[in-house]
Amino acid sequence: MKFFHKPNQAESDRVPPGQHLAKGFPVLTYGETPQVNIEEWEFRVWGLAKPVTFKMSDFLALPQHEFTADFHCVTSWSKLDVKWNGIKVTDFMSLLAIDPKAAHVMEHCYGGYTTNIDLQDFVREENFFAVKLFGEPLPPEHGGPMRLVVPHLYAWKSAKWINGLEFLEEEELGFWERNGYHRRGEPWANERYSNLGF
Ligand SMILES: Nc1nc2c(c(=O)[nH]1)N[C@H]1C(S)=C(S)[C@@H](COP(=O)(O)O)O[C@H]1N2
Ligand SMILES: [Mo]
Repeated sequence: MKFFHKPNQAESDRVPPGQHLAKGFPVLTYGETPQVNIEEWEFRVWGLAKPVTFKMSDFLALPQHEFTADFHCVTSWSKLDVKWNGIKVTDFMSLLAIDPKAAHVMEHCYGGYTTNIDLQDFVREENFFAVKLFGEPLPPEHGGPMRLVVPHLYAWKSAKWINGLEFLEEEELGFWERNGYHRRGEPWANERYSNLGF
């Protein structure tokens, strides 16, 4: 079986160092896929922000966009031109009242996964909450009903089953970041492993 294919020149310019193109769209989950009941689904904001809880209808009431983004897993596979639909992080942020001291964000998920991101890396025009993948409702194994996608960082920052944002003044580390992975994870800089000296 072949799991990787060789990129052509145009594609290879888009494949970061140490990465290979995957066949299909692999699923990478630590643990089980959480069972999320859509009626009970909610999304919480807390920490250095006015606390507020959203329902899926609040996200769906925001402008819906199509996104095409490359996806880079730190385990070395990449997938180019993934097609998603969803809500821009910048549109969602316009609903929040953030304390000016906030500089970091912890992403929280159903199932307990966490990952940290700088506020500046989080609030970017190209980041989005995805509700569809290749035109279909986002499958549970890829993070449905809703996941975050942060195209400019390794995909472990793209939290599946995301259900909360905690705004922080000081950086805290998420699940993989506490386990030796890089605090930021920028693929073109090969930021795979921690430089914090554990
Ligand atoms: N909640 C949650 N989000 C997660 C993960 C996870 O285990 N749990 N894995 C991360 C990793 S390492 C990658 S590469 C991508 C994989 O997304 P995919 O399964 O849709 O390909 O999801 C990221 N988001
Ligand atoms: Mo990953």
